[in-house]
Amino acid sequence: MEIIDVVKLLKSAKIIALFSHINPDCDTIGSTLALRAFLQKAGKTVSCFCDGELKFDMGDLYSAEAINQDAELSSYDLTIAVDCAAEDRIGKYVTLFKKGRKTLCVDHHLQDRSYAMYNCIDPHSGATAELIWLIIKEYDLTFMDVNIASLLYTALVTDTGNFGFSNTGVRTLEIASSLLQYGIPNADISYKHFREIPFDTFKLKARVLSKAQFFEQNRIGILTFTKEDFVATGTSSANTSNLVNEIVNVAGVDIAVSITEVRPNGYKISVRTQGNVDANAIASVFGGGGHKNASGFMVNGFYGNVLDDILKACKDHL
Ligand SMILES: [Mn+2]
Repeated sequence: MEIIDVVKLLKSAKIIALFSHINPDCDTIGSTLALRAFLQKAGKTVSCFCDGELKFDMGDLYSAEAINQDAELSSYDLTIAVDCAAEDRIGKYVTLFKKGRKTLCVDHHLQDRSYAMYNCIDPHSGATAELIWLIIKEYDLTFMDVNIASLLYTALVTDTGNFGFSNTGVRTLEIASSLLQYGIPNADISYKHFREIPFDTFKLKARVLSKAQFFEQNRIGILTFTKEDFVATGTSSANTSNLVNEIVNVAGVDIAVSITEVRPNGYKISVRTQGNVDANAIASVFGGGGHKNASGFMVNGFYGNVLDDILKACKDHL
């Protein structure tokens, strides 16, 4: 449905619930919290729910007070799934979502089939936050403030890789420009999300990167996180998230893989690729999946065998 119809739906509702997706990112959380703050200023009763946990780099968005502190009410005029490409992305709150007298999905992913009564879906948006901004602009810009602008900007900047991914469009930057006019701390937001790392993660990074292995004239790079690496640096597998990107960013590398020991003989694998090399196809060999340039899977076995199997799959897809 068009933005103008979404606004009509919002205006006709009094009690509203918003839902972020599982394994939340800053787009789903930022968009949800921005929409909540806005709708509250517009006089609505709004609750937020997310079936997920806090991550370090979401600390400025995702506070205990901000989400998952709302009681479940017996009925909602309208429930809204924010940035959820499929029903199961709502996680354990899907039954609550379905309790809405009207259900709406606001999203920018390509969806196989819609699961809500009403859908506002635009795959050309760099982030769901773009759609939230358009909704707010159509509804009433006088309710905008620096807090809402910061939440939307954080969502926008993270989903577009600091405006570096191909999903950064003309409209993305126009909206970013509009948000800057509210006096948001944009440099702080980019620092927090793209450069700052915890000290322990720095120690893990220095240790693991120095042991990176390269194959096939450096076209394949492998990063391995062992239990010993985590013990020695006081970290856990939760601290590994973006280090594989350090490998795929090395000039000449087409495939980067991180192998993370999560239990004895059990490994979590992340694959990042450049250009046309298909990360999803590599993960599919092992029953995993993902996107063209980023995918993942789990595998069991002895490290040497796991490494050999992964290397073979990578060479087959170079
Ligand atoms: Mn998104």
